[in-house]
Amino acid sequence: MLHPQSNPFRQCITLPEFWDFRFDPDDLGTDAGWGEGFTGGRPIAVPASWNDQFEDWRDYLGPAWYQTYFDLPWGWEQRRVALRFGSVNYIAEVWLNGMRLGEHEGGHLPFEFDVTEHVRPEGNLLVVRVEGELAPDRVPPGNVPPDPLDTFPRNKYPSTSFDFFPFCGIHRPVLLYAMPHGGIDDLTVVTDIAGNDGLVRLHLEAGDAATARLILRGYGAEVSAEVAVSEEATLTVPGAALWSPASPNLYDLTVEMLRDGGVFDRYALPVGIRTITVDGDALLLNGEPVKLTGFGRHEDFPVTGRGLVPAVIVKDYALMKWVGANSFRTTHYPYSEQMMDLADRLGFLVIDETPAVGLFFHEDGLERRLALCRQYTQEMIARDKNHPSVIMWSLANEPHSKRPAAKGFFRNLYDLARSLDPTRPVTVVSAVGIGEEAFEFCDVACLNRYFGWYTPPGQVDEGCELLSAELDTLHGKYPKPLLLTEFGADTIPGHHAQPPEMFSEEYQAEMLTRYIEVLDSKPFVVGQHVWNLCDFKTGQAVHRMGGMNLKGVFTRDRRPKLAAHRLRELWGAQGSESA
Ligand code: BDP
Repeated sequence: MLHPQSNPFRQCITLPEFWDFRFDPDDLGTDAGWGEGFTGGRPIAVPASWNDQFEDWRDYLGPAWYQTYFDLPWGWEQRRVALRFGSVNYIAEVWLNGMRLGEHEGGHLPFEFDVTEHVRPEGNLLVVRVEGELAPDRVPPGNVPPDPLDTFPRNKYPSTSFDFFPFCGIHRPVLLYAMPHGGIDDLTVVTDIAGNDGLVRLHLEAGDAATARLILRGYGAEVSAEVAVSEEATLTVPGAALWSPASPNLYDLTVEMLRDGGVFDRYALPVGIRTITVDGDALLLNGEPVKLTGFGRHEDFPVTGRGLVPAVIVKDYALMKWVGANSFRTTHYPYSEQMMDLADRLGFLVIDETPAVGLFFHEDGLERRLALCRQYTQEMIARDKNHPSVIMWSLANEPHSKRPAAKGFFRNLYDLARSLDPTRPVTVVSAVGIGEEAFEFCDVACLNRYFGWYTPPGQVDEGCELLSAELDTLHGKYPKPLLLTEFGADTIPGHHAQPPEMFSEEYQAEMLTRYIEVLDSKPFVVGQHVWNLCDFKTGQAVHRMGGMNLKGVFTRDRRPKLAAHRLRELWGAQGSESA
């Protein structure tokens, strides 16, 4: 699924930043025909969550309605026109000029409608009903009855089965874009290395049985080819400048569609030539072992909630560089396309995770949850397959996998991911550890651990012994690369204690230091991701002071805690990027 772009053959505009908005707590809108337009709306910002924009509606997750008007730019009448939503959480139902276009389930991934037949030159009315209730048969789930097998139930309000606030609304831009009829629909790029040559394999999908011209430029090279649309093409780049965190080299690929001797469509894509493979205990980037340092993170910021804020993206990359991180996991859902584009440019390695967090395996609703997970896996790979920064797919975070159904569930998803993308390792991020049977077939084992925090609390020494022993046992059973994808401690900024005690800045710094010593001592541990880059909003719970998870090494407004300075020493940051 290509991200819309503007060039002489395509045009993309963003719909306005203020829409009309109505909460619909009694769910009257559908019967009252609000899809054809409603009155009495108040202004709301798009993109942004609704929860923080108004007083008194923070915890409201039920139906709400958005509407906006737009005119078509000049010259679009002859074009194919599509409407694209970057992310709406959780269910979106869409009407254009009173006609229902369809619906999409699941936040964090884009969806679009071909509206060529329904747009008018002017006065178009777009209405979206959004609803984000928590339910056991949704993914991620909520309002799940307690599981007797769960040894550590954590009650929260709202009752999520995950540890972040269930923000609702239109979270990423809504785009309207025009393309030529019969033009480029999709493009898949896979890169490889043969000696000093870079190989760029392309598969193009387009409406017309036309010819395409492919041109790859950069670093003194220009390679081109003309191919029939359905054909696989390979461009060979002699002496290729490979993509890596140290040198995030990106070539410019241009695809042009040719008809009657002329160009009628064009799409440009940055291409990073790199390979990512697993060999024994090692993760290899361009054939060389790579170790990941970095974080889990959240799309979370005051007032805007989970809405896209480009300045926060830039800031977070600057913070990650400053501490010496080379990677992150898109905990616990795919991040914005803007975030992924910058990962390519700035040379970050990304574990791209579906929104499948907090999965459980009671028979009730299981089939529906599997169907949703398959949908998300497909949508995520379709969206992100061309990013050199994406080095791994994560199928889920911390599933409650103690029931037998879990193994078949993940085998199904693993096979799907590998069939859609045979080039990248696939993983499941586990809190179960040794009993996580999906580790048998996953290419890499990812583990989250909080010894010295939740259990045993306050005891870093014991915590590190437990960690060390568990890592060895796990590796004994699953001899493959292992990543510690979460470890950390809640910390109140400005709270100090000597000797360190829980919630103090010293405790967090000490715990991370000691964990990193253990991780560095195990050659099969190829990654260490601290939980979390920044403090973030959660529901209310006894273990969530002020409705916040405080495990950030930066505060929610991005100020460093002691641990950030410590990580910078441990990970050997050379200093922030020069202007
Ligand atoms: C892990 C989850 C993460 C939580 C973290 C914590 O993967 O989402 O925020 O624990 O408890 O279980 O801080």
